[in-house]
Amino acid sequence: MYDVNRVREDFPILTRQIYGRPLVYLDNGATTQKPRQVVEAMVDEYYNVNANVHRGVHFLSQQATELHEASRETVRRFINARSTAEIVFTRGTTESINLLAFSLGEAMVKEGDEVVVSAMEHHSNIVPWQMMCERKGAQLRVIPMTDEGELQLEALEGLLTKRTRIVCCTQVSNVLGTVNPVKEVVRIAHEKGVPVLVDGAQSVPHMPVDVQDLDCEFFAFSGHKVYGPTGVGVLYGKEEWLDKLPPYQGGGEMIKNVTFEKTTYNELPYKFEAGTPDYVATHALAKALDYVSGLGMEKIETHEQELTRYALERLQAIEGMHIFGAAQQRDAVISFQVGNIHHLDMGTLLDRLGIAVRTGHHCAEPLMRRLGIEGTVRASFGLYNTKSEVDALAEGIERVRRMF
Ligand code: 7TS
Repeated sequence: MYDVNRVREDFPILTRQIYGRPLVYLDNGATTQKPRQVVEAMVDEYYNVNANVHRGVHFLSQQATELHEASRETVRRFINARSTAEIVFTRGTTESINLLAFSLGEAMVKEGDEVVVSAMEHHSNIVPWQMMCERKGAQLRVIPMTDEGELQLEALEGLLTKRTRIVCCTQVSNVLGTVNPVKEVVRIAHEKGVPVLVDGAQSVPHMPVDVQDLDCEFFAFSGHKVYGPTGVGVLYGKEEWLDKLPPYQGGGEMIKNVTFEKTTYNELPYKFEAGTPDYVATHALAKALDYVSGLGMEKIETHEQELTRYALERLQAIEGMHIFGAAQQRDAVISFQVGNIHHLDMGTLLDRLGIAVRTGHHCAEPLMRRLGIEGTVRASFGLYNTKSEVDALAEGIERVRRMF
């Protein structure tokens, strides 16, 4: 069985009091808290191992390199990539997508070409593509969604043309909680020979992910949203696709030979990893993935699904409650508004009760426009949240509602 109270003991921050009340942390979509196992791995590496990777003959450098490369193998196993050559370490989802947009743009996008994104993307899966389109004279096309917050896949088929260079789609919406049928998106895109990037920032922390099963060409996620450290993330790419792309940044690590006349590039994945990587963070990310694997991704998913069902029930019972998104498949994110109480007021007053939620447009302004709103209050759950925390949220919202 999943013992959430036992799990909570691994997260020291959860015992904090905020304004004299126990912290109720419901902003996991923005970032997750870190278990001891992750923080201690970082402290231990800085105290006992620290040395730059891939360049020393000395003992510490070799040990740091072994930890760093073992972490790549942990990531490979976690998302079931074929090879560690397909695992590129980046600073996070945002950098992963910028890397891909730049390199793919350089290699294969010409004037008049098209890039398809969905209506519910985070800015980091819109703006890098827009920037590339501007540079190349290409066009952005958008997969529409229903009022329930589900992608209209029939429309996707019509959007794909001979000029489509890539389809970019989030697996889970950070606003609506919609779990998109990305496997189906990939199948439809592949019928026209178009590669797919899946943004896994909001899926990797909540469900088992298998990139070979999804069959997507590219997959991006962030360490800090899956109980790992900040400043590290991953771009997965099928080897034959990464091979075709030029480097994103130049510098150390990414070269084979350099002369003033010509530089040849390193093999995968190092071709995309210029400069000293955050090798302490990669090691800690592996510890975080070991941690969630140890608990079991299926068990985490079941726990969070149950919590989300319970939260939907409790929140829907509140007078004036409007919940955005009603997808059949949904994840541990609930965006809402109560009557005409401004989301910022709701967030601020909940904070006074020790409840951390997010307010605003959640870096998805086009989605806000589609919904005809400026922002929402968002509660997003993690593996350590409990039903009594959901009760605290529901009672808190009720209290704020009565105040207005
Ligand atoms: N993609 C999705 C779907 C996201 O939710 C986020 C961050 C990103 C990409 C960017 O991740 P980063 O680690 O590179 O910043 N989403 C949120 C959020 O919902 N609240 O704060 C950050």
